[in-house]
Amino acid sequence: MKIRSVLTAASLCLSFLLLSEGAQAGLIPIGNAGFEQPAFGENEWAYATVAPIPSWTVSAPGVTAVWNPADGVYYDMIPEGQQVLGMDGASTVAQILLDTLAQDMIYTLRVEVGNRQLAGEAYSGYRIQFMAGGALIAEDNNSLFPPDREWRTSELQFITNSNTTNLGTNLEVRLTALGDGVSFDDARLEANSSPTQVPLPATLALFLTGLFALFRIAAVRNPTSTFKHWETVYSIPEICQTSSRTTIA
Ligand SMILES: [Ca+2]
Ligand SMILES: [Ca+2]
Repeated sequence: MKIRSVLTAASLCLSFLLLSEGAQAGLIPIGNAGFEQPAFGENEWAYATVAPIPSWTVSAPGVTAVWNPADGVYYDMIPEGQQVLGMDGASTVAQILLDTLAQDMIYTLRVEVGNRQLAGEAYSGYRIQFMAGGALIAEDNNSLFPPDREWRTSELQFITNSNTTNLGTNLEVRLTALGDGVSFDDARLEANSSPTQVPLPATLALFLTGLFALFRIAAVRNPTSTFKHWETVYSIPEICQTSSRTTIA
């Protein structure tokens, strides 16, 4: 009976660990995230006044274009597909997503930022914003400076909890060029559940389970031993659970 109770407790412990590790994870869809639409031929482009950009609203369509750069001329490489978003002046593209801001999640937004090489053109800088319900949640305000012809990955991370404002409102991504020479590509948003319990490493859990079983056997054989006292003070669920929650919301 004693052994059975130990096994039952160990099973509960391992079940707890498995539940803790069963976190949700996934990409949140962003429409036309790589600016492959509308599709252009090599070295072709059009301002959004002529060719609207699917899925995105544009604040200054007269200086904002989807562009298929001539290979190797303006950039050393293209981050995703064949096309990028190019800005010839200050402009913002924005997209409100179908997904809403959820509690206890870690959101990670990554966007490629490019410095186009064009004779006589300065690189003006950028701003990338993660919004919910029209309110700013997190932003990268021009923290990176890609060298000529190169790209850098902007990364924003935001952790929600029960106190986060605008839970349940629609997410939004905004990409802003502060002026000439700025390009964007390959926006992707990831959401992972924020663990409220940090699981012990599996090897440590097995070690503790085995150790506890030994104590139980020793206690059965010698009821007056200190093991018996230890057993009454601690239980397997107790030694398995550690609690940690990190929030910046
Ligand atoms: Ca692309
Ligand atoms: Ca090309």
